[in-house]
Amino acid sequence: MTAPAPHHCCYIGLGSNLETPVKQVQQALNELAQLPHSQLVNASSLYRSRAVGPGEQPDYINAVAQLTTQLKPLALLDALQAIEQAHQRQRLVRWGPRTLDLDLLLYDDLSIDNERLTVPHPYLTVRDFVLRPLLEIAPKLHLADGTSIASWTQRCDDTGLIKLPVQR
Ligand code: ROI
Repeated sequence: MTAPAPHHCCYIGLGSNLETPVKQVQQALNELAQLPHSQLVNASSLYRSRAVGPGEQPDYINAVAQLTTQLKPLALLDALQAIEQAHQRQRLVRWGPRTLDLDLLLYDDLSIDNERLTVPHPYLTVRDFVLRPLLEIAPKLHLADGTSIASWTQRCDDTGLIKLPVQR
C-alpha cells in the first residue's frame, strides 16, 4: 500500500479589476473550494485597493484564501491557471488590468524558484493588498526566515486599502 499524499498549507492571493471584480473574486473563492484534493480552509474579507502598475486603471478587489491541498506546487499552479482561464483572463500588458489574478503566495515553508513559479511570492512582503488580508486570516503567521507577516504589514506600500462590508 502506498501512503496517502501529505496535506500542505497554502495561501492564495486573489485580485481583479475588470468585469465586476467583486463577482470575479467571489466566484473564484467558490472555484478554489472545488479544487480536487484540496479544501478551502479560510478566506479573508474582500478589500478595495488602488492599482499598483502603469497608467490609469480601475481599483482592484483583493482577498486571500487559505487552502490545504495534496497537490504538488506545479499541479496547484496548473489548477489556479485553469481557473484564471475560465474567467477569460485578459492580461494585455505587464502590470495592466486583469479579470482575475490568482497568486500562489506560500506553500508550507517551501522556497521555490523556477521559470514558472516563485514561492514565497516575490512581492508578498511589500503589498498591503496581500499582507492585510493575509494577516486577517493568519495573524500569527511567520515566514520561513522567522519574520512575521504582522511586521511586514507595518512597512509596506499604501494603496488606500479598504475592507469591504460582507457581501451577499
Ligand atoms: N494592484 C492592486 N491594487 N491589486 C492587485 O491585485 C494588483 N495586481 C497586479 C498589479 C497589476 C501589479 N497591480 C495590482 O498584478
